[in-house]
Amino acid sequence: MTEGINIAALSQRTAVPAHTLRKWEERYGVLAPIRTQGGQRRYREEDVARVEWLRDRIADGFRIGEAAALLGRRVAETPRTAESTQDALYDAFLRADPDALESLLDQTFAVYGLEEALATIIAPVLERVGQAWESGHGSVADEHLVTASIRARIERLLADARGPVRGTAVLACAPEERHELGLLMLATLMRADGWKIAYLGADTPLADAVRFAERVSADLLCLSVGLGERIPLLTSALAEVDRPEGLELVLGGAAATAEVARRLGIRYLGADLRESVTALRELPE
Ligand code: B12
Repeated sequence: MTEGINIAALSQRTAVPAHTLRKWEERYGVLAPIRTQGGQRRYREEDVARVEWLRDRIADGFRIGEAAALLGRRVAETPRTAESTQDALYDAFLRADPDALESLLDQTFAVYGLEEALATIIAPVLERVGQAWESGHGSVADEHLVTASIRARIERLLADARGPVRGTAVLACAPEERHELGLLMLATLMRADGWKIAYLGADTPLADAVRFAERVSADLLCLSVGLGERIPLLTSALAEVDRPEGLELVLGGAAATAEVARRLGIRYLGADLRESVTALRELPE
């Protein structure tokens, strides 16, 4: 099945009429649809981001020609590789430059597909920000600027309504765990892969997460643990809770390992986000 959405769905998601989209594509070449075997156009997330960007520029008073040229120039000015995009984002962090950060994030999600943007640009930049913070290059405030901007963007992507085809998944961080960006990325990729997502976020009491999953008849409960010191609390909480029949528990996060998951009696899918999303398709067996 060819990925992507047709022009009617693109029009619905962006509130831009289909005939306008066709005109933009033909006249300004701002969309890059892929083709189905039958030759039909299919539009991907980066096309959605471009249309939304153009729509917002027109709302700002730009004429379409100007906005398309800007997008073209923005695409032209876009750092050419994932590495140079990472470097540009990291520099914006070091310079504490919110405008550069916002426009680079715009471009990152406009130029790179969702999976590639998250796995090869956003996650590595957050790693570098952490190392910089730890070695005194950048304050907690600088780190918060980056994480808050990234979080806002991913939450916007997560909000896109989409018909579930795979099942229902509840996602929560372990008790007292506040590192949630990895889980938020997983939620967004799982939604794009057809899961109905209930995202509970940081520091969720485990018993509540399990009860919630039971109430919504979820197939999956995905848990995230970022710091090793959260594992003892997660272990005792899991020991006290009754696991509903048919609910698969999956562990991930910087502090998660196959050994920890085995001890907790739950599934571990590795640290690679894209591999995890693929592996989740096979669950529940
Ligand atoms: C952003 C950040 C914060 C933010 C979090 C904001 C938010 N809303 O998430 C805030 C400011 C809250 C924060 C707080 C703290 N932080 Co902090 N933080 C970071 C930072 C910079 C980035 C973390 C991140 O998002 N990484 C990117 C994501 C994508 O990676 P990830 O979480 O591993 O997720 C990946 C996979 O694990 C997977 N995944 C994640 N969850 C799941 C779940 C499932 C089911 C699956 C399949 C996959 C999966 O998907 C992701 C993609 O690959 C790291 C630096 C770093 N090196 O990572 C420090 C870091 C993790 N923090 C650290 C520390 C010490 C803290 C504090 C204790 C600091 C303090 N004294 O207050 C507090 C603890 C807060 C708490 N209660 O948990 C240390 C941890 C050191 C250690 N012990 O391991 C780090 C490493 C910084 C450092 N270099 O010292 N932090």
